[in-house]
Amino acid sequence: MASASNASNPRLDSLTTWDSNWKGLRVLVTGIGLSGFSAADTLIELGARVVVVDGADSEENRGKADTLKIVGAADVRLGAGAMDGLSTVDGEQPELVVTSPGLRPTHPVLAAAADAGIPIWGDVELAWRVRIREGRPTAPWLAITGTNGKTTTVGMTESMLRAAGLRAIAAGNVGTPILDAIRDPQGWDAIAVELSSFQLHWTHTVSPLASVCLNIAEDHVDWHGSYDAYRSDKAKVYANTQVACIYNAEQAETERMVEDADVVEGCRAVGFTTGTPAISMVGIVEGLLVDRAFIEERRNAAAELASLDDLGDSAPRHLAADALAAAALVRAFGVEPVAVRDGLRNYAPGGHRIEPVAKLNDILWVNDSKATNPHAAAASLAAFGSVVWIAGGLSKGVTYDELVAANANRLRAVVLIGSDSSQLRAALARHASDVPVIEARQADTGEEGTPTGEAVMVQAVAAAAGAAQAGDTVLMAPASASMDQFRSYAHRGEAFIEAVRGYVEGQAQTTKEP
Ligand code: UMA
Repeated sequence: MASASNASNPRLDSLTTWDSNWKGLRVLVTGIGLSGFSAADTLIELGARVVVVDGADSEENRGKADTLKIVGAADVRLGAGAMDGLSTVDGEQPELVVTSPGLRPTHPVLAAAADAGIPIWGDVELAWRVRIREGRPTAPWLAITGTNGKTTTVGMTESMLRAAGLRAIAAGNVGTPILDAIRDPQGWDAIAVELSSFQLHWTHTVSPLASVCLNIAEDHVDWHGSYDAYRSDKAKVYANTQVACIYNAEQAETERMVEDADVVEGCRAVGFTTGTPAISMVGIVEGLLVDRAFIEERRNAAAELASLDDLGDSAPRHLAADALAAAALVRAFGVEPVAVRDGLRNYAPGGHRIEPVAKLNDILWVNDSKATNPHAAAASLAAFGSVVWIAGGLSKGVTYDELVAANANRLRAVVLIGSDSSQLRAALARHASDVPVIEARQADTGEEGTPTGEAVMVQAVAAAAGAAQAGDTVLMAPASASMDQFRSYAHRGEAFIEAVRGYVEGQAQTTKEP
C-alpha cells in the first residue's frame, strides 16, 4: 500500500507558507474532482509545474481541464490510460504527488509514486502548507472526524462561531474544498474543518487548534485495507493539536487515540458525554448542556451552555453528542457560552439525515440517505418502532450482522436497493429469516441499459408501500454508500423524496376519483 509517510525532503520541508518558493516544483495531481481541481488551481497560482491525471474522460472533466489551461499552463491527461502509471512532468519524475481522497492508496499511480519515494500529500496537507500568506496570521482550524456525525458537528461548530460574531466557514469533506476556504481573499477568524479518513491518510503536518474524533465504527474497509488502518487514519486528527483534543467519553477507543497522539505541549484532553460530565468534560445535567472543562472553577462547578430544547423537539441522543463535541471545540477557541446556545438555536441541519418526508394513512416516510454505513443506520433504526427498511448499496467491505441482529425485531419488511446487496441479504437470512425481503425490481433502464437510480427508487417506494401497515415507518437508511446507482447520497435522498411524493400524489388522485 502506498505509504502515508512523508520522508524528509529539504525542498518540500521548506514549503510552509504561500510565499515559500513553489516556483517550478514538479507536481502530479491525481483526480480532477472538487479537491483535485482546487489543488491544481492553487499550485498553478503558486508557480508550480502541474500535470493533472484523471481516469474519467467525461464532458465535465474536459470542461475543468479547459479551465485549468486558461488559468495557467496545466497539462491535463484524462481517461483510463492516464492512470496506468506515474506520469512525468516536463519529461521528469514529479517531486510531489497531490492526490484526491477518492483514490485508494493501492491505486497504480499512488503505488508507483510510493515505490519511487515521491511524497504524497492530500489537498488538506497542501492547504495547511499555504495557509500563511504575507506573514498574515491565518485562521485556526477546528478539526472534526468520526464515522458518523461529522457533517452535523461541523455545521454546529460553524454556527456557534458565527453566533460569536466571528467570520467562520465549514470546509473540507463537508463539500467546500479546504483550499477554496484558505484562498478566500477576506480570510476567516476560524475554519471548522471536516476531515474524512481518506483525507487524514494524506496529512502530515496539520496542527489544528482543537480536534475531535466523534466516534469510530467499521467503515471504508475497502479503501483502508483493514479496520486497524482505518482507525489509525482517523486517529491522525489529533496529531499536533495545540489546545484541546476532544474525545468521546462513551467510546474509550477515542480516548486511547488521544493518549497515543503527539500533541503540542500544554494541549489538554477533554471528554464529551451525554451523561453527567466528570472534571475536564462537557456533558448533560438535568436537560442542560454544561461545561466542566473550560472554566476556572471546574473542580466543583459547571457552566451552563445550552439546553436540550435548543436542539429542537425530541432531539435524538446522537445530536446532543454532536452538539457537545462542537461546543467543546469552540470553547477551546474561547467562544462564550451564550454563542454555543445561539449557535445551536440557529443551526439548520443538513438534509437527508433522518428527515421526515411524508405521512399518509398513519405511515411515516423518512429519508436517511446520509446513513452510508451500519453505524449510522443503527442510530436511525433505533429511533423508530415498526419499520419497513429500504437498504442496500455499496457495502465498502463492512459487515451487517450486528446491525441486522440488533434490529430484527423492529423490521416489518426489508426492501433492497443497490446493484449488489448480497451481503446485506445474507445477513438478513442469518439473523432475521422471518422478515420478508423484497428486491426493488430494476425494470426501467437508462440510456446505457443500466437501471437509473430514480427508477430503482420508484420500485422501492412502491414495494415499501405494499408492505407497510398503519403505525409503521418506512425508513430509507441504506447502511451503504450510494455510488453504485446514484451520484451521491444527496442524489439518492432526492430520488427517494421524489418517489415518495409521486406515490403520495398518486394515492390522492386515486381517492379523488369517483
Ligand atoms: N478518480 C479517478 N480514479 C479513482 C478515483 C477517482 O480518476 O480511482 C477521479 C474521478 O474520475 C473524479 C475525481 O477523481 O474526477 C473525484 O475525486 P474524489 O473521489 O476524491 O472526489 P472529490 O470530488 O475530490 O471530492 C472529495 C471528497 N470525495 C471523496 O472523498 C470520495 C468529498 O467528500 C469532499 O466533499 C470534497 O473532496 C471536498 O473536500 C464526499 C465523500 O463522499 C462528500 N466523502 C466520503 C464520506 O463522507 O464518506 C469520504
